[in-house]
Amino acid sequence: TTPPRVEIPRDYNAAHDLLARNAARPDKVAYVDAATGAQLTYGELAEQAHRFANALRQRGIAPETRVMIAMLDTLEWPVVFLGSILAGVVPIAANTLLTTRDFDFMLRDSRAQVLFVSKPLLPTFEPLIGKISTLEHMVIAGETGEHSVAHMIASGKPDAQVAGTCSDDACFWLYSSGSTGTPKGTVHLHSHLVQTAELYGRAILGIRENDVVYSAAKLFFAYGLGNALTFPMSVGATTVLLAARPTPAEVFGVLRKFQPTIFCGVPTLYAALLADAERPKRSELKMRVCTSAGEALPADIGERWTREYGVEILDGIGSTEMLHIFLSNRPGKVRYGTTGQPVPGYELRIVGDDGRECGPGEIGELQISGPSAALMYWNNRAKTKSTFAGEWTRSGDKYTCDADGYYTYGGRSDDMLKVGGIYVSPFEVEACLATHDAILEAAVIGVADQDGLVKPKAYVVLKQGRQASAEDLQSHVKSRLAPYKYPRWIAFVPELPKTATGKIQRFKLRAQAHA
Ligand code: 3SK
Repeated sequence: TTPPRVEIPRDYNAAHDLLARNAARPDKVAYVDAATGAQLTYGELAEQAHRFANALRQRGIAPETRVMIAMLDTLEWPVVFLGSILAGVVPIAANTLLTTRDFDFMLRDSRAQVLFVSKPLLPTFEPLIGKISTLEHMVIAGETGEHSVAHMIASGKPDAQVAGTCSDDACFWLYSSGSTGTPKGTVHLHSHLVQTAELYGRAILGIRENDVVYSAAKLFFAYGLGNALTFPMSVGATTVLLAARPTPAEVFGVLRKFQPTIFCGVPTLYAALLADAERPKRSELKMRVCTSAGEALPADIGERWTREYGVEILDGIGSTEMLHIFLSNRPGKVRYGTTGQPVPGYELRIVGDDGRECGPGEIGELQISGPSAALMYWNNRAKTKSTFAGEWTRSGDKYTCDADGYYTYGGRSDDMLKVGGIYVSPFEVEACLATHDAILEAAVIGVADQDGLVKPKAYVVLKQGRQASAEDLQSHVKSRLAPYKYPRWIAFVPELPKTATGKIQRFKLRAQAHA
């Protein structure tokens, strides 16, 4: 069969397309804020996004300028993102869990001229104020003063102007975690959002107008951006946004109160939800389909969830580089323990170390070809060349494919690990541990916990005569890096396995590791 193709015109603006699809339903609720119950209809979203775009123009922010969004999931997030795109300005959706040092890097690397930041995140940005010459304005979300997002929206003219962008123009960026701990600005084009909506959102998820979506993965993740913005907007569905951390209590609160029909989570969260003694009964919820991505879903978690809630979890894998899921289980055809089959419209191949394509059951690197592959990594020619190899994008993930065409995850090609669906570089955690004055050296690997989910474990060599407790080292990391990166277990060892040239052999630690 011929793969589905989504035709996108040359003159095209992604935000205009998503808003125009809902022009005939101005009173339909597009977004609900779970904390306050405040709603934004599609008509209000379009008006606010246009006002915001005009406010950018009125302030001289020219098309192609980059702006950074470091905002919690509130009703202002889609307005800022879509409004920027309408103006031809390129928004960079930043991970709000990162540290001052990470933002310092990303702001300098991207040369974003404006930063939109949620009020509760201000302490992280305060040390950077006045230090980054390319950053001209800081605008606060979640308040109403002169330098607020709310003020910008109110001050923008309402006329519906759209920048003259084309489908191949840079539309927005996401930062992908790098193996060295240095994030990579991943540049996506105007055509990419709608490609993912049609190929995965509509064809696999079967999203439709009467769906209510809740994605525990936030809008700044590629996974959350598709789940909670592109897919629901592509069909006029309603999305619930939660600014708070998605703890089991918060998530079940949303599921009970707003009755989403589509719920998008990650394996760590499903495990926590199933372990929650206060979890609701099946009859209290209305989910018709659930999704999981970010890391492989252990079969047991999927099976228990389906037994408990009578609904399948479609486990899939996507990437920041491909923007959303390209390999997924399908409704009615789920095989837990596998990542399913290729999403039609994407081509997949598994390539062995010898560069040849693998046969059934042979392990190799998964490579993807499809219409939502990023253009490049900003300012990083070498990594761009090694990841985006012509038609094919290298995932860095090892996979096998069985005779039925189902793919099974087999680990990473490099030393990176994924924690709760987010990449963690072992080098970054090791470097942080090394700043503790009792530590001589450290090595970090991923180890499965009792649910089969990977968390960082550190092997630490102390300096002669020095002492440190595991708790002390854990809080050292917690106070310096994003909270999910800290090692859940610490093993004190006399030395680390190394090659003759002094490189740490993490594979040797992995071979003997346990939690
Ligand atoms: O991690 C994933 O599997 C994923 C899924 C969708 C979009 C982005 C990512 C990284």
